[in-house]
Amino acid sequence: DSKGKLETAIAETVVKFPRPAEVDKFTYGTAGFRTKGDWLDHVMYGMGLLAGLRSRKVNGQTIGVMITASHNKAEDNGVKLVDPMGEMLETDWESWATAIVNGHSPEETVKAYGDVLQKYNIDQDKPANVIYARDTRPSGARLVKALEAGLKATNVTYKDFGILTTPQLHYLVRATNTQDDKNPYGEVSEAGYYKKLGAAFSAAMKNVKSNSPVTVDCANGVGAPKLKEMLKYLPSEKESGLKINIVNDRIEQAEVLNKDCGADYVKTQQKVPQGFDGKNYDRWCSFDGDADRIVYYFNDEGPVFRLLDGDRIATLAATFLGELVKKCDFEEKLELGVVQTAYANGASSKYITDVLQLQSEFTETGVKNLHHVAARYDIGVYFEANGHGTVLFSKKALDTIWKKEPQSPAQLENLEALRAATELINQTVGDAISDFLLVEAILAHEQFTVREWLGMYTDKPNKLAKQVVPQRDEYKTVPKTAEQKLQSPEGLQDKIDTEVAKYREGRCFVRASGTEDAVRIYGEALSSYDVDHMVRAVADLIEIRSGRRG
Ligand code: G16
Repeated sequence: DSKGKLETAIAETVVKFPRPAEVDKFTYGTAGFRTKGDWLDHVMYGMGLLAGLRSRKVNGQTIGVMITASHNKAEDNGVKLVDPMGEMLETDWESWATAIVNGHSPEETVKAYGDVLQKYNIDQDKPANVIYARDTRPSGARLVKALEAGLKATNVTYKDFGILTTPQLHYLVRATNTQDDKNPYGEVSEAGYYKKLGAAFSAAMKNVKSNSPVTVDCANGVGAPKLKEMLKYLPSEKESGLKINIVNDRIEQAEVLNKDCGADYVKTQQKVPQGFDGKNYDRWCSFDGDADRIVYYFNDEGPVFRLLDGDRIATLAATFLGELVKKCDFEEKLELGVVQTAYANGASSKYITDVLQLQSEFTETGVKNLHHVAARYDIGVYFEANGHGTVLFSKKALDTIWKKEPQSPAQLENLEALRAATELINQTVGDAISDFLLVEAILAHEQFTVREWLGMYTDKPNKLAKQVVPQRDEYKTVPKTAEQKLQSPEGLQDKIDTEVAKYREGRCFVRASGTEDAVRIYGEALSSYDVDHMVRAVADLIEIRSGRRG
């Protein structure tokens, strides 16, 4: 019978991708599974199975699989699933992902597959469609084979989109699933992505000129070739005034991916990347390894390094969109909100509520968490401090913006800028290329230099540190505290509180990373001296606990 055939097909193929002895348990973390590329074949095979199940569950709509380890080092890799509208996999399914890749025998894998079929009442004979892509990591090509084996074993129709940025794959998933709608998201091709963004950027820049140039550090990752391709679809330097330089584009040298460069390096080290040759006040930005994050920065007199991170992009975008909403008379109709995580600098949150007078909310780390909260607003700006984020427009917002009859030529200009923004901003997930073009357009509209952008408010001195611990899953946070309080290890939070109370305006929290084998420590206080001291003291508490000292 067909059930028996399916079970045999899974059992016979999964053995070709055995579980690595080195891994006790695979966990679907902040951004899917992520670990050494060499250990992921079994996981990839399982994700092929799950992607097919997910597609069948949502009536054959196309599901995406992205193979990437984003900001991690070159030898790592990872995988995450993309739901039909380009959003991250529904949280409920993460436990199924974990179940399907943790079987210790072919029978256990077959059973996990059957459990999902049963739980969601899925008809295995219905069609399933999956598309996938990978970043530039060397292990990607091999891992694709494992993924395909899982797809083939369960009769899934699939298409390989080769090497793409993560947000490009999210775009393609949504474009595929909306191609027959009244308002398709875009053409179903990589070129369709560039065309959409290129046209939107030209529209956004129609009445303004950039302050040139800008240099983009592509982390020696997939963002480099894709941004180069994007340039072909942008208005010329003469038209827009914008000259874009690209550095750190050595994708053929695997080992330099994210090495001393890229958004994560710049944000966590608070340093310019390798290859930086900017003069004071030159505008630079960095993408991460799969081009879903972006941070800006420049050198001030001194030189003093100045970071314009995700918080700065969120406040810039919220200011700009808020002004346009007012100028187009949408203030009464459209609610604008900003969503951040506890890593947001306190000064940015204060600016959002006190100066912009906007709603501000906090969620747990991971764009998957911010996205859903932002979607409750008509215009929902969400950014993690690390530069991962976007802006969402509700259906009501889009209808209002596109149907409005302008009352004056000036209002028409503002309306056109707002319409362009809705097309320019990737609605599926944070996207470094799209966010880059958005920031460039806003800076041109506001006639802001990097100094003026920085001058919007003053950051509180802060530090983000990382501490390797023997078992990071011991570190659990209290629900609904935006991860700012530990419930375990027992007693540690009290010790942290006692330490933090010693510093003026001190705030410090510890949580386990969901992408790296470490815990993160974030702190801010009134002076950088205090921050350094406080973060070091908290790191010491963790080290003492871990039994390495004391
Ligand atoms: C991923 C997630 C981000 C998250 C980051 C760090 O980024 O997509 O939302 O902020 O990991 O997460 P954690 O602190 O749990 O390690 P990326 O760019 O690596 O995909």
